[in-house]
Amino acid sequence: MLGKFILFYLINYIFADYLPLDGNQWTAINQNKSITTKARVPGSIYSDLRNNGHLKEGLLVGYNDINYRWVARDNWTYERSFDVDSKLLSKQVVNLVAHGLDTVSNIYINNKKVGQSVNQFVRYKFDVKDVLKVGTNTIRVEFESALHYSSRISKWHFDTYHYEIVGECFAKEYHGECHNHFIRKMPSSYSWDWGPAFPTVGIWKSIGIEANDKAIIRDITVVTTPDKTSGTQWTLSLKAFIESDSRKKIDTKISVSLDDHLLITDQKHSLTPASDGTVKVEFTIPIKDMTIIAWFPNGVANNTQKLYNLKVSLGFDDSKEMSEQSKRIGFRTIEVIQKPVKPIGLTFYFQVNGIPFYAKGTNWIPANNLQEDITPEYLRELMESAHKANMNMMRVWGGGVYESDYLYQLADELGIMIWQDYMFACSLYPSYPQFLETVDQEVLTQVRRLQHHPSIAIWAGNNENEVMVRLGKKEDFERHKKDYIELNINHIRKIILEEDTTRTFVGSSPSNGDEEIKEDWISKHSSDERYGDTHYYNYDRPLWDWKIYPSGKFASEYGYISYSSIETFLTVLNETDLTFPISDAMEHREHHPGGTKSIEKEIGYYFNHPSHGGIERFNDLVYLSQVIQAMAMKIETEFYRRNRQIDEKTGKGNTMGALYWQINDIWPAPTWASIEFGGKWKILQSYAIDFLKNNIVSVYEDNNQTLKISLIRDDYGGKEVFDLSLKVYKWSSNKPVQELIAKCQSNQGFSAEVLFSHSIPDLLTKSGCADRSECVVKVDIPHFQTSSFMLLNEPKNSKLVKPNIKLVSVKRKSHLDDKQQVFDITLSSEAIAPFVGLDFKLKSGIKGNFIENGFFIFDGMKTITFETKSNVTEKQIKDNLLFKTVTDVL
Ligand code: BMA
Repeated sequence: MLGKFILFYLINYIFADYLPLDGNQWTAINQNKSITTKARVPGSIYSDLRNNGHLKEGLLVGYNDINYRWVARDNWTYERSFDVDSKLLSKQVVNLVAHGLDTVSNIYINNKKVGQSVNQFVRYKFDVKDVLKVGTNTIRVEFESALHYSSRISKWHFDTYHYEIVGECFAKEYHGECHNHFIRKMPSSYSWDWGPAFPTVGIWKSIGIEANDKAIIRDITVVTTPDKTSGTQWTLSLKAFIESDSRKKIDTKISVSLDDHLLITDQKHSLTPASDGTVKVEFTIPIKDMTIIAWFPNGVANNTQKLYNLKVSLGFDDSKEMSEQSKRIGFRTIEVIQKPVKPIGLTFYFQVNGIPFYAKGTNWIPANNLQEDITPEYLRELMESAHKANMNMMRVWGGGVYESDYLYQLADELGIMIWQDYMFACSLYPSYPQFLETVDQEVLTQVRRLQHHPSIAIWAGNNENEVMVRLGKKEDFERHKKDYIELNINHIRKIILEEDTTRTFVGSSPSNGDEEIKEDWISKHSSDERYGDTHYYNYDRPLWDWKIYPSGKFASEYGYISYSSIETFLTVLNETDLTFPISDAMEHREHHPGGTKSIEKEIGYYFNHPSHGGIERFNDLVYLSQVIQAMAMKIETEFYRRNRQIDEKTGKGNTMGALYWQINDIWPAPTWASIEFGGKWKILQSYAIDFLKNNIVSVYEDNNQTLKISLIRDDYGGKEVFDLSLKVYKWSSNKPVQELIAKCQSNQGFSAEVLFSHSIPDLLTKSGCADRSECVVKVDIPHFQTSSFMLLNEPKNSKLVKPNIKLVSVKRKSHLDDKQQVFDITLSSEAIAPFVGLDFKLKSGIKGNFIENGFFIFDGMKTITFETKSNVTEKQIKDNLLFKTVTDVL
């Protein structure tokens, strides 16, 4: 296990001398010394107490988020001893470097204070040359409870400045903690509307002693520029940030290579570090003798995610010392195009290598409250699920953490562009000098760490804070505005734009993009449909009606809540907690105020509620809630994808991005996620594979009872001629009662156009359907391998017939490789079976993904794909498969 963590956090440096202090030789002790536990670095106190038996139950079980809150109210000291040899100590510079301290601490070596930390997101470096000795040394990191600190600072701020900062406490339903905006720590560690409070403390990233006589390379940032004429020739501009804490002039020789090609060999640079010991060296290198393959997002243009290994080596004429940094980089340009539209507004779309693309994807929250509990395998699984769902963009939301290097590496590899928020969310923040100073260090640390990733598409200052400026007391508006602009614009924005010339920065998400500059950064309406990005949620109205959704330029957040499967809930709750109506234990996990009622209301629009009962009835509720969510996201996303036209009257429309909220979960709970905590897909995740495909057909009802069929093409091809089939079925039968075949033509790719319109009443009459309750519509365009369906009535008001679904066969399709097996599962039905949900019996032990789930069986037979990493047989699948349709809900 430990090896995994070391690998995960492995940092790509070769130092002149490096003594890692990671590992499990640490001890953690609470304030009154009543608890002493073994401890691990990287890690934190909650996991140390759990792993060593001080917390008896799983942290996420039952009410343990509250029961174990005492951990976060105590102060904890981490300590260990370590040996230092004379060689290390003989170096000119000897620093303690901590890549992540969470959060407020004093650090001592051999009982002498060497530094302090106040920011989880800053890399700290302390000079320890004079306090270390040859032989055994001790290090002690004394953490103050984050909760104590933030409430202390909140009080101090009010006493000093006499006004309140919006966002002190969240809704009581979060069962969380107040004042997260007064500490630079993962905001959602104080709880969120999808997550519990575990405001842990600890050394959450690598820590060690670095020693050198000369200098080291700390970071590399890159700019890749294509030659305008050739298209395949690129220039690589790079900055190497060198730290030379002896602060003397140094004569260096620097080499740069790309894969096996040496681009620069031992080039001499005489460097004079600034007073803080840093010095930057810049190179502009036209790449010759190498054909560069450009990097593209998943599914865009030629769909290549080619990465190159960039290595920068620093040597010295008068010393054998060396320092080296390697990064995987990609060659690409990225722009956000904001051009005026008529009569008013600005476009907002992404263009990579000069090619505009439709951003399709989701939002990411921290995969665990305790970063040390996230394995590389789990991260890969989540990111591969995003890739599988045809996503090309994911927003790393601003209330979590700047993610691990590995997440961005996976994004580079899989072609998932990252909309990167800075970690400030859903509140205002102070702007007193020490706060701004630590934020400056944070932004510099993070922008230099992340800048080289080809996947990063845009920077945003925060999540939804601009909106907050207008909340709160009227008389405080000017002060709030001043704080907001000082922090987000004069500090965060300024540093990012100095460090990275290649990407757009928006003040907040959502924002009005370039327009917000005219609005002095605080717009009247930051989800304005004429500019920038929008966030949209609705918990009241029927969500399968596309007309309620905003016609903005870029939908960066929209979503709806559903329950996780009973399998996932049983990892943290008892069977007796899984009931309908829902239990107190479940309600404890519903942090969204009014969430339970909203889910019931939404179900009630479309389905009959399950009858009251235990786990089986709760299971029905899970199923219906997941169908509601999946359909809502399908309908909303298809609308955003169809909505390419600008409305000539209002300037609204031309939506060019759809990132639903949210892909992952932080614990088992009713939330917006499409993947449950632990990795099990909800129905929505399987739906996303289909509604995010490059080319899809979308069928919907427009005004005056008109059925419309649109084709959305995200390919870049030309004219295509093809057949479109529209079938009308009676719910009671397997055979269509009507089939229309239309010869269609689509003139160009990267478009959305209406192919077909027809009056619904006329279609019903022609098909012999008595009314909307009797029939359902299916549409296919085989040429683009896409099909869809449209309900003419709510399922509860339709004449559904029990379809008598049967499992026909399970066939192993292939052994893709040792790790993954693919099975075809075939089901039969005697009538139209809507929203067929698949799952396995509890305790079957079979884990894997149904590529389609919540599907319709139209023609009596349906084969779907199941992918698994489990070593299962056809028979095991047969024996354990469960299926359910709407008429099975009791
Ligand atoms: C948005 C997000 C999150 C939140 C989500 C669901 O506002 O930015 O803060 O979790 O909605 O309410």
